Amino acid sequence: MTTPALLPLSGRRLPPLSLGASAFPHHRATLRLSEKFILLLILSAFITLCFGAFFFLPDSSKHKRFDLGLEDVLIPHVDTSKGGKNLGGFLIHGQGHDEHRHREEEERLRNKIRADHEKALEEAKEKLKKSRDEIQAEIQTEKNKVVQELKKKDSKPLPPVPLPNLIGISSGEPADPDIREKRNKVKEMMKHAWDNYRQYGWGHNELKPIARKGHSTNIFGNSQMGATIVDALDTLYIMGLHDEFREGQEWIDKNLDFSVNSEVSVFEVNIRFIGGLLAAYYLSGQEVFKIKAVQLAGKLLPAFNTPTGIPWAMVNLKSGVGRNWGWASAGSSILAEFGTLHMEFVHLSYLTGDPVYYNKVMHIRKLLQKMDRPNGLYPNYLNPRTGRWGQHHTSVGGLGDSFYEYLLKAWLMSDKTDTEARKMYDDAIEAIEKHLIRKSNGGLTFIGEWKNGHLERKMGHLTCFAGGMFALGADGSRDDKAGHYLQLGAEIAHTCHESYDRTTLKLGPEAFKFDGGVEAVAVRQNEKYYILRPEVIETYWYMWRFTHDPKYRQWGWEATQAIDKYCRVSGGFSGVKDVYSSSPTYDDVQQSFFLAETLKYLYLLFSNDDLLPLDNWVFNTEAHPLPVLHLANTTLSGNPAYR
Ligand code: DMJ
Repeated sequence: MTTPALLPLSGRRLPPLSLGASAFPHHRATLRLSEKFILLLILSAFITLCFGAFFFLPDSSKHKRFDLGLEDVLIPHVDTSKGGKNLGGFLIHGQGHDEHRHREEEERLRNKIRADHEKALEEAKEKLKKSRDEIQAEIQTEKNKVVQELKKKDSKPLPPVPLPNLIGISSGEPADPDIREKRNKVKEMMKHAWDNYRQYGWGHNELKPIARKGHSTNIFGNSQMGATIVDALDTLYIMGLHDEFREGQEWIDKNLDFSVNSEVSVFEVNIRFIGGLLAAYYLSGQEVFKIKAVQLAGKLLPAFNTPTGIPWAMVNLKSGVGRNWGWASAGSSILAEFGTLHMEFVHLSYLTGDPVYYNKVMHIRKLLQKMDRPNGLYPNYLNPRTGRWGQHHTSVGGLGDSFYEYLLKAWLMSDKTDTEARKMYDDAIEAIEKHLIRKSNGGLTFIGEWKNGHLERKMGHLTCFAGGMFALGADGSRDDKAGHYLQLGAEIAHTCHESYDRTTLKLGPEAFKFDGGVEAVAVRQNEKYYILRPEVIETYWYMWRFTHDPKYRQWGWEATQAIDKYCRVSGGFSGVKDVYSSSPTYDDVQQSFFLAETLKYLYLLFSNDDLLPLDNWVFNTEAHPLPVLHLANTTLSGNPAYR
């Protein structure tokens, strides 16, 4: 809730006063001091007028009175023989006796008005004697009451659903002391990132670790939604940082409010907030996370009100008005955004018993299935009004990436029963391999970008997640090409490691080329930054889980050391602007995904596989683990909550 601005009164700002909040529970319960005085004056004048009216106007009791809430009532006429008078079918009952009672009643009323008036004056005088702090404390109490009321209204009870089989919420402590030490180092880095955010950015979306204050970007709208808290929760839990987890839970319980006039990214809010809250719920069992996730999801639904059902990129959480990014081709929605909702939305339907979420994402899938795809590739842009593709750009990095990831993960999350999703994934990957994946002259496998019939030989840091995706999808692949896809994953991991190894800081650039003699190196100045991204480490972790080749732990340790050396500052961790410079400058942002993903994947890399086994958990694109749900449990007929 926002506090109305205090207008200057004679150059000073006076504290607001609380007035009758309980009488107007949905209105602001505060008024300025000057307004209060004016109100009191008007009230006194009005009451004096009422008194005058009583004494100087003709005695109304001499006229026939109809019900004023007093005891004499109009009784339907049945008998005139008892001294009553018939008035158009009604009888005025016991008139002489009643006139006396009327006068008594009026006297009682007058006394009551007098007493109320005096009481109100006394209360107002008392208020005026109070200090600014006392008045503010009272206002705060009133506000809290209103917030609590609203909260109660918002939190409808959810149907009880059986928790899925939650296996592997364990410590995963490695026996090898060297690996244990590395894991402890990662945990210490998490604590450094969290403690500084706690101290300097608490409640803000992200932290500026050098300026030591809160930070935000337009993806979170203009509200302080504590993105870092929500994104970090499950990492804290997995690492056993339980005090910190509880602090986060308390903040969420008391402060995370979605009734804000703020325009947010549907995709980012889904993967970071809904994904983060759902993972925190499944790991800890704390209902508050589930309730918040469902409240938030309800606020995203208006984004789907488009002619095609393809959601807008952004939605105003209060008004429900949606729109697309101004930079997107021809007013299009983005494939990686509207195509990265499935996992979270299926879980929402499962937990609420409400098919609305499931239906929204299945509608998107059906629509995509029907569309023609140039060369079998999905373009990054789709117009939500016309249902037509925008520019024919295809990418496994930014704008496309997690759409492919969620096709595979929809299948995995359904306990491999959602074969439709698996087929779409297999078809898409075949087209990608044919048109986008190449080997450089130096023998590095890379994934380029398709732009209007031409392959751009450039790969983004974001694209490096695909190594892990290929490995994850190897089992169950068409024509038993498991070995092939595991190998492809290993080749992408190698290329991305090269992109780190060929820099001065041993940290990877945002994008790197394979052109004109350049291999895995950024050429443009504005592509040389590293903003604490996770994708390369994510791929190391998946490759480690599937192969146990020690080189992946080694590469992960190199990255850990480089981050600690070059991105760590006393106020947290910062991105760097040029990974090829020996004296890099900082971008002064500690991204929330650093705590959600980068540090989580590093921690898992140095943990045993029994911590969150991949047969039972599927990580969303922001590294929030969600349990496997058999398809029958998530669709209308199968989920007991729907019956
Ligand atoms: C994360 O928010 C997610 O991984 C998303 O899918 C894309 N990239 C960022 C981190 O780089």
